[in-house]
Formats: sequence, C-alpha cells, structure tokens
Amino acid sequence: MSKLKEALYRKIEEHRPRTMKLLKEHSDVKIGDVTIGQAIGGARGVRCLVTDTSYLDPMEGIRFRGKTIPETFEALPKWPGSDYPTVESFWWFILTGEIPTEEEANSVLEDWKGRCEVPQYVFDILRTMPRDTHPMTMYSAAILSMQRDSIFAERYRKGLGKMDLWDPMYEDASNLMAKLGTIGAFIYRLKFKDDEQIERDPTLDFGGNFARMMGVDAPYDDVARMYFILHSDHESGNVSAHTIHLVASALSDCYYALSAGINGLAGPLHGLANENVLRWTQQFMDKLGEQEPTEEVIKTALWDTLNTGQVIPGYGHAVLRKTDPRYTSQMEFCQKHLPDYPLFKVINMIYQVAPGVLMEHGKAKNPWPNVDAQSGVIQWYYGVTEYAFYTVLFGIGRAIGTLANITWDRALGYPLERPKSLTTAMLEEIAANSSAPTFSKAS
Ligand code: NMX
Ligand code: MLT
Repeated sequence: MSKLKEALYRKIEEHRPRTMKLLKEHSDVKIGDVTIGQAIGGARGVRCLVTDTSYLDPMEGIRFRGKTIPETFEALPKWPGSDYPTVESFWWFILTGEIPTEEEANSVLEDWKGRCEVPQYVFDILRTMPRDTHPMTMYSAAILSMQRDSIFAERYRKGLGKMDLWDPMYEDASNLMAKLGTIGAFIYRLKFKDDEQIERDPTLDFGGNFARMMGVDAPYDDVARMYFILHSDHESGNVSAHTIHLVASALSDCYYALSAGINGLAGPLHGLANENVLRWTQQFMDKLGEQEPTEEVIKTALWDTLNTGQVIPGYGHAVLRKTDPRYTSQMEFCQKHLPDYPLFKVINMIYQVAPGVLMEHGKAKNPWPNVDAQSGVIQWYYGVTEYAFYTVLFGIGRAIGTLANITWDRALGYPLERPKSLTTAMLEEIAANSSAPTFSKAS
C-alpha cells in the first residue's frame, strides 16, 4: 500500500465514527429550510451537501481543508526553485487534510510514475475526432474512453462491501490524476501545434511535466502548479463538483463521474467563462485598433454587452459576494511577473469599471470578479493564446478536489443522491396556504 493510501485509510477510520454519530443521534436536526424561490431558483443557498475538502465563505472565499489560498501556498512542500507547491503535495493535502512532508509528497510523485502512461487508444480516439472539436469535448471523451480500465467497476462487479469501495475509488482517482496533465497537453498540441507532441520527463513533477509537454518554458511550470491548485475545489455545490458527486453517488466510477462533471464545466456560466473573458477582451481590443483603452470606452463596451442581454464573463458568482481570492491570487502573480503587460492593464481597467456598471445595471447580486476574469491573461502572456483551451486547464485542476471528494464519499458510505421534486401546482398550493409574505425572495 502506498504511503498516501495508508495515511488516507487512517483518516477514514478516524472520520467514520463522526458521520455515524451524526446519523445515529442527530439525523432529525434541521440545517435549513427550502423556499419556493430556492426550488425554482437553482437551489441557491440550500444547505444539503457535505464536503470536507473545501468550504466557500461568501465574503472570504475558498478555504482548502481549512486553509486560505495564501496559507495553502505557504504550507505545502515546493518543487526546488519554485514559488508554488507541487500538485502532488496538494493531492496529499486535499485527500488527508494533513500537510505532507517532502518525503510524503515525493512518494506521490513516485506513485504517479507507475500510473501516468496514457493508453495509446486514447490518443487514437482523440486523433479520430474532427480537429475543430472543442478541447473540452476532447478532454471529456478522453476521460470517458478510459472507463474500460476502471478498477472500481471491476471490483464492484466481483462483489465488494460498501465500506471497502473507497479503495478502488482511490485507485481510479490516482490513475486518472497521474494521466490528466498528459491528456491536456496532448489535446493542446494536437489541436494547435500540428500534433507535434513532446514526451514527458520522468524526473519532473506534475507542473514541470505539464509545462514541458505544452512546450512552454519556465516559469510556466509554476503557472501550472498555481493554476491547478487554485481551480481544484470550490466546495461541492458548483456545477462540476456537484455533477461529479451526483454521478458517483450511483456508484458510477471516477471516469463516468469526472467526464460528466467536465461537461458541466464546459458551460459558459461555469468554467467556459475563462475562454469568454479572453474572447470578449480580444474583440474589444480589436475594435479599439490603435486607440488607447480608457475606462470610458470600457464602460461603453460593457454596457453594449449588457444591452444585448449577455452576461459580463468573469463577473458575478452564485455564492461569493466579494472579489474572488483566486482572482486576487492571480492578480498578484501578474503584478510580480507581468506588471506592464498591456492585456493585464486592460483587465485591471475592466476591474476598475465593471463592478460599478454591474451595480448600476442592478441585476447581479455580486458585481465582483470571479476566478475566470484574470486567468486567461497569464496564459496569453506565456504564449498560450488559444483561449478555447483555457477551460481544459480549469478541468485538470477541478479533477483534484472532486476526485478526492468522491473517494471520501465512498469512504463514508454516502448514499445515492436523490432529492425530491414537486410540481408547479403543488408549489401554488403551498404558497396559497402559507403565511409567509408574498414578496419574500430567495436569499
Ligand atoms: N453580467 C450580467 N448579468 C449578470 C452577471 C454578469 N456577470 N451576473 C449575474 N447577472 C444577472 C443574472 O444573469 C441574473 O439575471 P436574470 O435575473 O435576468 O436571470 C441576475 O443577474 C441575478 O443573478 P445572480 O443571482 O447574481 O447570479 P446567479 O447565482 O444566478 O449566477 C453566475 C451566477 C456566475 C452564473 C453569473 O454571475 C454569471 O452569469 N456570470 C458571468 C459568467 C461567469 O463569469 N461565470 C463563471 C463563474 C465562475 N466559474 O468559474 O464557474
Ligand atoms: C467554481 O470554481 O466552481 C466556480 O467559482 C463556481 C461556483 O463555485 O459555483
């Protein structure tokens, strides 16, 4: 058994009695009520998921296993010469809640070496797809195609007790994690670099290898580490994480679940916003031509978008009510590495103007930027200008938190997810019989 699997098993044994006690002694304790506004309005604010890998506070933003982003970056072991922790050390952390020693983080790196080879048939399938297929479709298809290799599905078929299911889930999750960087970089070079592929280097970590296989020089390895960790987890209610949790609750394996979640991430209101931010900004700059961008012209362009009924990509959030700390973290990276880059200056100008415009527009509950508003600039600066690829980067990161989360779902024996639906007529009847004020709105 690998060091990480042993550590995880110890944590699972410690945690199980807590869940059992809650279920046995406090099952009927209420944690919230659901209003008609929430039932129709996408379940905003309904508290009905349990996730220990991360927690999202509306004002503070994300904490991974209790740590803020700066605390996470500070605490975890780093690759020599690098400013950001390795993906391998973060994987240990998100799975166990413990900061690994360097030796423990290296044990993940060694373990993934034995798992990282992507089957040739995956590359063959990707090469058969029309070249104008969206990279997210390719990424999702690649993950799904490997389902035939699921250890979970095989062991389940053979008959495995409910409380042992976490073990093959962990195996599938680790097998996937070790391969996703290679798959992402392969898709990038297949689509945008005439299929000229670059071999991985077994002496490098996940981030270093990703940069190498993308064909982008340092510090892109650190960009990759930062990017994957920032996008890893946003508790369980977001579309991708929730989908992954939901699909896995049917005891579908990691391949089915992750592929499904990636399809949700591909929506423009979710992960695809990072592609749309760059498209919007580039179109805006193209229109400007030689003219210097000013706050006034940006304001006009934002209003033009809103007046056609479209959303401002990269702004707003279903939970956050402040600037996303993942935005801030990337902005700090830009201030350090590319302070005078014209595109960064434009993105900063949008940040000065967009919240005010959205407040005046009066619809968005949160006028502040989310993670997607800043991420494309960094990619663009390092030469990854093909913005259709950006959501794949998000999707590689998102796998880390969600695969850890569904491994824990199996460890704690969470059941099939199956909320109850009502008809509109039933809601009307409930409303008619309710003493609640008729103007009440979902929070
Ligand atoms: N631009 C214009 N209108 C907006 C925006 C925005 N950025 N954000 C919210 N609104 C509108 C929203 O469309 C809704 O309008 P209507 O009443 O006509 O349906 C109204 O404001 C109320 O929406 P909220 O309750 O503030 O937001 P909700 O929780 O429904 O949706 C998002 C959250 C993230 C989907 C929404 O803010 C949005 O569409 N943002 C732009 C797309 C984006 O950046 N998505 C990425 C989110 C982060 N991620 O990576 O997933
Ligand atoms: C995410 O990272 O999943 C997004 O910020 C969306 C969300 O949390 O709802």
